[in-house]
Amino acid sequence: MSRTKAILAGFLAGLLGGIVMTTAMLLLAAVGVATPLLIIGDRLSVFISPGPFLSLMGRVGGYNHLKQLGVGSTIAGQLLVAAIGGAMFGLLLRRNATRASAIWTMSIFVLLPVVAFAIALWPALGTSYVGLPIDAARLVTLVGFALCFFLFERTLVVCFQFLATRKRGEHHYEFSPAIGRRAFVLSAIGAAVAGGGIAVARKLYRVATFSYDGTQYKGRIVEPITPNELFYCVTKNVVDPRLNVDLWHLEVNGLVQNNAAWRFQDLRGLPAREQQTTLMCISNGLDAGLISNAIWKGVPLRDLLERAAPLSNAARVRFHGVDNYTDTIPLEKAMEPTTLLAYDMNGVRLPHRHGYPLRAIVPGYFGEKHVKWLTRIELTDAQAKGFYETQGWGPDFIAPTRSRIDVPDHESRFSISELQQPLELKGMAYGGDRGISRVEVSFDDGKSWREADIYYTGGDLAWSLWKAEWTPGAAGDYVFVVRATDGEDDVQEWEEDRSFFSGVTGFHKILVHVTA
Ligand SMILES: Nc1nc2c(c(=O)[nH]1)N[C@H]1C(S)=C(S)[C@@H](COP(=O)(O)O)O[C@H]1N2
Ligand SMILES: [Mo]
Repeated sequence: MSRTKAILAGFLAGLLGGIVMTTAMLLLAAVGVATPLLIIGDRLSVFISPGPFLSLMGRVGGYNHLKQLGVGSTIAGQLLVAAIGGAMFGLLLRRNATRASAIWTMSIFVLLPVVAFAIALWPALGTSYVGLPIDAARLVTLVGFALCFFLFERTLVVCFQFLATRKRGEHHYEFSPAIGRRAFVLSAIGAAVAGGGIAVARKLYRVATFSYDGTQYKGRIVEPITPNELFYCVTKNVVDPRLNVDLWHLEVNGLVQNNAAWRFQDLRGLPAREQQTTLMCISNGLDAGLISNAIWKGVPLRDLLERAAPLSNAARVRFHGVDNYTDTIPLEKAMEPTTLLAYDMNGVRLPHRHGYPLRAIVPGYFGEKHVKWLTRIELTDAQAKGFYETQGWGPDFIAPTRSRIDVPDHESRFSISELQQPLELKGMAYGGDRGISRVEVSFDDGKSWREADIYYTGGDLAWSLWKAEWTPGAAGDYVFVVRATDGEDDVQEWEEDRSFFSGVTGFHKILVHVTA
């Protein structure tokens, strides 16, 4: 067989192997098993610090596009490597296609990649989108890898032999159209498998997080309690977990005297606590809506920790989600009675996208710490870091006092002659877990302040809603500003020393045009 033909046959066989393998990965993803397609991004993203990460996100057009680009390039890269691997295989076996022993090809194309991927992706292997405990999930992921690479190896070897083996008595097949016909048959099969893969990919795309990741809650629609369907949403995942609660349990381990594993029913049997708590994402801009308020019901984390009996060197608690998301909080914060493991949200079971069956609620800390789809609580020493903290977010994760004008809109226009009554202003004020004692508004860009009316307060852990009225005296452009004072009498301010990666501080301002 000529060099070129061997390379081409190998390339085609490798590409087919890649298509079969990728389709298998998509099928595994559809049943909730972690595959390189989805976890390579998780593994890599912790190495990109937030500055470059945000600029990359900006350049590709947002988090969702970045995720799509990530999965797309993983698939493309995988197919390319498979095809190139196939071409090299073809070149090596040019003289005798039947020479490849199964031990040899299995070692190169199954064992080696499984070991390489296991090492490279080790921290992310314990991911399970159906909620298997971490150790079981790691095993299932590895079996899935082995299965995918095995399918690659078998397809490559069988297809290459099919292309390269001459039939008995056929001495000059290179000059016959036989190899062309066989290549055609294989290509047709490959296209059919790829079609199946694309169909599965489409199905996954429909349930993917692209449609709701980044949902904001702001403006005229803001009510004291955010309805579950409107609650802001942030997730690192391309496809979020949908847990099967029968497979799931909650582990408590690490630096404790008594390890434990809790079933959902047992947790629900413990004394519960219900409280209103506002969550805000660390990346929430001054005018943005990555903030919402809900009534959460669950078990105080303290009750579980007391039974586990933390060792004296335990300093932090690390939460693990089934999606391999982690974050940590100080042990003292974990022991506060308002730090919850919540299973209900606004009177109903936690929705899947907000962490069913169990999530952490850590009042006053940024949304990052409120780990969803919780499966393990690990007591650690003081050094432990979470997903975003490893990336370089922080170091401060305690929410500063913030406020926002929801009504009227920025750049609104009013004419004095048409105004029947004073202009109404509305908005929210959030003081972490310190509550809100006062809200003031300014109509002259902060030169003078006027007290606003707090018409709703959800307690120290939740936001307050405020309103004010204003009658314009003359035509002109006005800059409205709002500022809040928290329950400890600290006035909201721009904190010059606070790193952008610890959340922005400052004031929400809007511009209003008034005409005669
Ligand atoms: N398991 C897990 N928990 C998670 C995340 C995640 O991607 N995975 N995202 C975090 C971030 S960045 C925020 S702001 C909040 C958002 O919670 P919500 O979507 O319920 O509003 O969840 C946090 N908990
Ligand atoms: Mo977030």
